[in-house]
Parts: sequence; C-alpha cells; structure tokens
Amino acid sequence: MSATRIKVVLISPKGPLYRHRGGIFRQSLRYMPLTLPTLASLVPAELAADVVCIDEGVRDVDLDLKADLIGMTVITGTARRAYALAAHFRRRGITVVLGGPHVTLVPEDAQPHADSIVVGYADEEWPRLLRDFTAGRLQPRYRQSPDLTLAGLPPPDLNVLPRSRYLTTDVFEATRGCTHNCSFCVVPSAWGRRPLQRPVDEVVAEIRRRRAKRAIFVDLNLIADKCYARDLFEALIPLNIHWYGLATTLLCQDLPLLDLVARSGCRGLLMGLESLSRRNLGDNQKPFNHPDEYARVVGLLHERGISLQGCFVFGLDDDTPDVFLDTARFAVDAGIDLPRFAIVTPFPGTPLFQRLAGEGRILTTNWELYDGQHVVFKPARMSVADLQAGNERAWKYAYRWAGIARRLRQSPASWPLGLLTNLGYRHYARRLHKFYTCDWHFDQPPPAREAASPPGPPALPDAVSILAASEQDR
Ligand code: B12
Ligand code: SF4
Repeated sequence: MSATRIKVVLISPKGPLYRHRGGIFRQSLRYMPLTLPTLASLVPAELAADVVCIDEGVRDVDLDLKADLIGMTVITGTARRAYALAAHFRRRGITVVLGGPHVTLVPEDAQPHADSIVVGYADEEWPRLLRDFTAGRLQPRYRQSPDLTLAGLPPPDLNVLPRSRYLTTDVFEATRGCTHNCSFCVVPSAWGRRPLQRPVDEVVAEIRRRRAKRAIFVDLNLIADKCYARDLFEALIPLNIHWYGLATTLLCQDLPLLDLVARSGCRGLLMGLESLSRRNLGDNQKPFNHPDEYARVVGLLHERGISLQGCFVFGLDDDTPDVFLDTARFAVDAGIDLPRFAIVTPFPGTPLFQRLAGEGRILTTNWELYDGQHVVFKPARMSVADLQAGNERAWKYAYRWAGIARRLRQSPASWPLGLLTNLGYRHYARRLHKFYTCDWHFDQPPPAREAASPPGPPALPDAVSILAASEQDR
C-alpha cells in the first residue's frame, strides 16, 4: 500500500445540535473548530496522503466517497451518527478510525464500531497510526503517551475546511485541559488534570503569521495555570488584538491578573457560573464559585470593558421548579451580557454519570440526547417535564425585550454588537419549542425515544463567535 498515494478522509459528524439544515439559523454561526485542521496538519508528509476534511455541520457527507481510511471525531452527542457512518463505510471495506472526547471517555463504547480507536490527544498517535496503516500493521487501539507535550507541533491547517462557511477562522489554541475536577465536566475525566501548554512564543507567532486582529481561544480554562496565563497575556499586549475565551470566576479573585487580562485585549469571557445554589456547587466539586459574588464578577469585568457570557445548568439535585425563573431573573438583574442555560448532562465517563447510574437515575444511554438540551436522567426534586420546560422558560425570560434592554444598558460591548448577539439568542429562545426529528439515520430506523423527555432544539450559535466575528475592524 505504501507505493500508492493513500486517501484519508476526516469527518466531524453532525448531531442534533450541530448540523447545517433545518436548524434555527440557516447558516453556520460558528467559528471553525480546530479538530479536523489539527488532525490534517499531523498527517506525516512522507506518506504523501490526499487528505479531505468534511465538517457535517456545514456540508453533507457523500456516502459513496472514496477513501482508504476514514477518521471521525466523536463527541457524545454525535456518537450515534458517527457509529452509523462507521458501519456504512466499514461495510464498503473502508478502514474506520474513531477518536475525540467521547472515545476517550468511554473507549469500550467506541471500540466495536471501528477498526481502530485513539484514546486521548492524538498529536503523536495519529501520525503513528497512519504509518502503521500504510505498513499494514494497524493496531486496534492507540493511547496518548503520558508525557505528551504541545511544543513544536505543526499549526492547524485551516485550508482543509471551507473558510467561507464559518463566521470566523480566527480560532487559536494555547492550552488543553483544566486543573479542576467538577463532577459534571468531561475534561478531568477524559484527559486528567495536568494542563498541556503550547509555548507562548509559538502561540504568538501563529497569531502574527495569520495576521489576526482578533482571537478566539478554544481553551477550556485559560487561567488553569496562572503562571502560564500571565506569560501568555503579557505576550498578547504588543499584538494589539481583541480576544475572547473561557475562564473561571477565580479570575475575579486575582485583580492584578484580571487587569492584565484586560490590558492584553480581552473583550469577552465565557464562565461556567453553573448554579445559584451553594449546595449544588459543593456537591459537584465546584466550591470555588460563590453565587453571592456573581454580581461583583460582572461588575469587575464590565469596569474593564469585558463582556460576560455566563452559563448556568439546571437539574442538579438541589434544584426545584423555582430555579428557572430565579436564575433567569438573577442573570438579567446582574447584567450578565449573554446568559446561557442548559440542562445538566451526565456525560458518560464522568463522576456525575457514575453517581446517577449507581442511583438508578440514568433514563437513557441514547448518546444523541446527551447534548445539554435533553433530560437524560431523573431529577431529584422535580419531574423530567418540569426540567425540560423550565429550561425553555428561563431562556424566554432572559431574552424578553425588557431583559435585553436592561442588560444592554449595562454592557461594555458596543450597542449594535450587544443588540445583534442578544437578537440571535432571542431568536433561539423563541424557537426552543420546535420539534426536531432525526431524519439522518440512513441505514436504520429512527431510534426509539427512551427517555420521557421531548426532543430539544436545534443549534445555539456560539456567542463568543458572534461577538468576535461582528466586531468592527479597528
Ligand atoms: C468547537 C467546539 C464545538 C463545536 C464543534 C463540535 C464538534 N463536533 O467538533 C460546536 C460549537 C458545534 C460544539 C457544540 C457542542 N459542544 Co463542543 N466543543 C468545542 C470545543 C470548544 C473546541 C473543539 C476544538 O477545536 N478542540 C481543539 C482540538 C485540537 O482538540 P480535540 O477536538 O479534542 O482533538 C484532539 C483529540 O481529541 C483527538 N481527536 C479528536 N477527534 C479525533 C478523531 C480521530 C480520528 C483521531 C485519530 C483523533 C481525534 O486528536 C486531537 C488532537 O490531539 C471543545 C472544547 C475543546 N477545547 O476541545 C468543546 C467540546 C468538544 N464540546 C463539548 C460539548 C459538551 C458540546 C455541546 C453539547 C455543548 C452544548 N450544550 O451546546 C454541543 C454539542 C453538539 C452536538 N451534540 O451536536 C464537549 C464534549 C463533551 C462530550 N463528552 O461530548 C467539549 C469537550 C467541551 C467540554 N468542556 O465539555 N462544540
Ligand atoms: S473549571 Fe470548567 S473546565 Fe475545569 S473542570 Fe470545572 S467545568 Fe471543567
């Protein structure tokens, strides 16, 4: 096989929340994800492989496509689609490799659906796998080595996806992982608590090389390691860019670091506020979030020109049917620029899933419903229907005209930008009730809905993306 050029096709399968047809928004309102561009850049040059990437969020997969090897990235919500595609292509005699967060969390779930799987980050294992494949000695499983570093890796190849189909391609990655251990979060369960970091000079060089005027960092927690964070933010100052990313509320307990964040050009942060209940936060290993400090967090960010996308989850054990409007009112009153609500999802492989399974409270393992918008477990203090409907009520309340106007008055974002992002979310909130049917199981009948929950809404636009993409060039 090594004598002929091999064709590698990389696919990011669609899920109920991420697809390009029939959703609330007619075109992708998202930034370009880095998964496929990263994997494409790691294909060893000496293999001279033809590499084609398909993001099913923006383009259909041709079921008759030609390939020697297909690699698919799998998150829990897209696992069913990935497995259906894998079965189809394997029947056609094509070798299928699966990797990504879901495969890393529950390898035994993915293994039967693939010729080979990659567990963990694949920056070393994917090239090794491809060399083995061309030499005819593909192994069933590859696992990230514990001493992986991100230094010296090739930058993602953004040309493998159609740039025009995304709101922006100014997407960067500086770190991976998080040092915390929140029970509902996939990050510590999948990848452990040792953060991986790209050398700061490599991140800066990539931003310069791409001549980016703004940057969206997909890092899960940019301040997980404060020493690294300081170095990175210092190095961003001379670039004179605006940037957006994710951090925890701990940032606002370190005012010098917060000032540095602002000086380095930060204009928007996404933070997991999660809950107004101290008990919920304590029970789920996120005790460093203090609900009585949330309003102060908003104020500190706003004073420095930083908008906040504040994310809450509903359905933790201390939540009662009052939680929805209480939380939505709080979000409006506190001036959170873009409040976002989700139903807590016990992703397989997390401590939360294990606990709920142990208590006999998992209602379905239809992974397609594990998307943050469906109830997949039995809530402790309300019914499944209360939880499903309450989430929608919170969205509608927060995105009423009065709520929008109130938040816009306090927002540091320019008002056209603030209005645009709020209108996007209002549009979403008002269509949450729309039924979504799974019409893409080409080779099997539609799955029986095992849970008592109604199906949820189509994709939410990524607000960080909208914020950044609609920013005026300076
Ligand atoms: C961009 C993004 C999206 C995009 C695209 C998702 C997609 N299908 O890829 C959008 C905005 C659509 C999205 C939506 C959601 N997302 Co998202 N998203 C991200 C984000 C921020 C960045 C992805 C990225 O570019 N990473 C950088 C690349 C380089 O890393 P990587 O993807 O992990 O890939 C590496 C390895 O995993 C491995 N690998 C990955 N795939 C493959 C495939 C093969 C063949 C091989 C060999 C290796 C391999 O190799 C890569 C290099 O080491 C991640 C967080 C993150 N920082 O990773 C969350 C993340 C993937 N999302 C997550 C979640 C929960 C969601 C939502 C449910 C959120 C929500 N409530 O709306 C939805 C679900 C959508 C659905 N079900 O249809 C979770 C996944 C959890 C899980 N168990 O599935 C993550 C990990 C965030 C988190 N902290 O929980 N998301
Ligand atoms: S702080 Fe955020 S990224 Fe880190 S473990 Fe908790 S939820 Fe996950």
